[in-house]
Amino acid sequence: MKWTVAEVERLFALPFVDLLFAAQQVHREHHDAHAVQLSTLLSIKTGACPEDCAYCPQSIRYDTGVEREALLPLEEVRRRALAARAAGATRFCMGAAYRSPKQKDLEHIVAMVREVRALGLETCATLGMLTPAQAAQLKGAGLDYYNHNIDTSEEFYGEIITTRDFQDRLDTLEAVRDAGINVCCGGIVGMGESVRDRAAMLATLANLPEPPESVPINQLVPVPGTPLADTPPLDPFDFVRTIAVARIVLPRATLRLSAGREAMSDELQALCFLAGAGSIFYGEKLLTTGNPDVERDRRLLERLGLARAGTLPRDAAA
Ligand code: SAM
Ligand code: DTB
Ligand code: SF4
Repeated sequence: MKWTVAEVERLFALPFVDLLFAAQQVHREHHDAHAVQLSTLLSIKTGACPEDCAYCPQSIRYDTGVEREALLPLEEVRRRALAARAAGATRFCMGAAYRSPKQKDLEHIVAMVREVRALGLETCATLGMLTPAQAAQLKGAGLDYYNHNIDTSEEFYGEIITTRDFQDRLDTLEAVRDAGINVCCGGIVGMGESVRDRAAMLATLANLPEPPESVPINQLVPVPGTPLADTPPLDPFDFVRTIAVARIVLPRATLRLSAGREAMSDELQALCFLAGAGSIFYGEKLLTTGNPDVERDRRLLERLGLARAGTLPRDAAA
């Protein structure tokens, strides 16, 4: 169904317990409420990004102390993917600080996708804007998911990023969809946006011709040196509400508790699982910032009686 922004805002306004109850019901209708999927991130090309995303430590415009690194060698990517697999991840997400990939670099990345896939892991990449031909090339290598976030509402977008516009994001999402790659698309909360912006972002995702299969919900990690470094922290319950509303308007998508988890208590994360989160980034680093260590996450899942979702989709012994 199509959602209006006003309808989505009304969900945000529900009493907390009613919203969580409704979200948990939708979650159980479409998902295994006892399973959490684990994705591990690797920054395959770090820093010196020409874009000006106000939250991002990798933009060349902000002095954040992130060291610029060239595209990683294939062998290093393979080593990291093997380690992620051994730790229990089922998906390996390769992120690059590009506005869009250069053709020469894409050839290397295509080889990485093949290599990681051959290890029996699901593959995901996030490389910025893609042309339809580039999306088709990644599909040819067997890429399972492409991550490309709309990040916020169309109205608030211009406050956060000026070097591309909202429509550019939608165009890449269309290219990814048309290539037959699963779409991973979400956003960030806690950047100073209004509830209406959060509602509009989720309505945009829900109203895409085909909603994303995977929706990462990031909480801003305020990085010193970025324009958003001093943004006041979000009320934790508003983060949970965002997950719950996403659950209701995107009933089939897997919702990923993404950036910002290191700053969250175990109790807050438990509420997020209750609200419908079914996936996390797993491993001690996101792209450049920290994430809970593997031991803490294993213990958390165990304490909550949550299992690691999914067996590896392809033969892990390959
Ligand atoms: N350069 C590519 C792009 O922008 O699409 C891919 C990598 S980019 C780092 C991927 C996503 O990470 C962004 O869209 C944003 O949602 C998230 N992100 C980056 N910095 C963040 C931060 N400080 N806090 C929360 N999320 C962040
Ligand atoms: C997403 O939505 N969040 C991930 C992933 N997709 C690529 C990235 C989070 C990055 C947080 C800041 C950093 O570590 O640099
Ligand atoms: Fe570059 Fe992506 Fe960071 Fe924006 S979010 S500055 S495009 S790496």
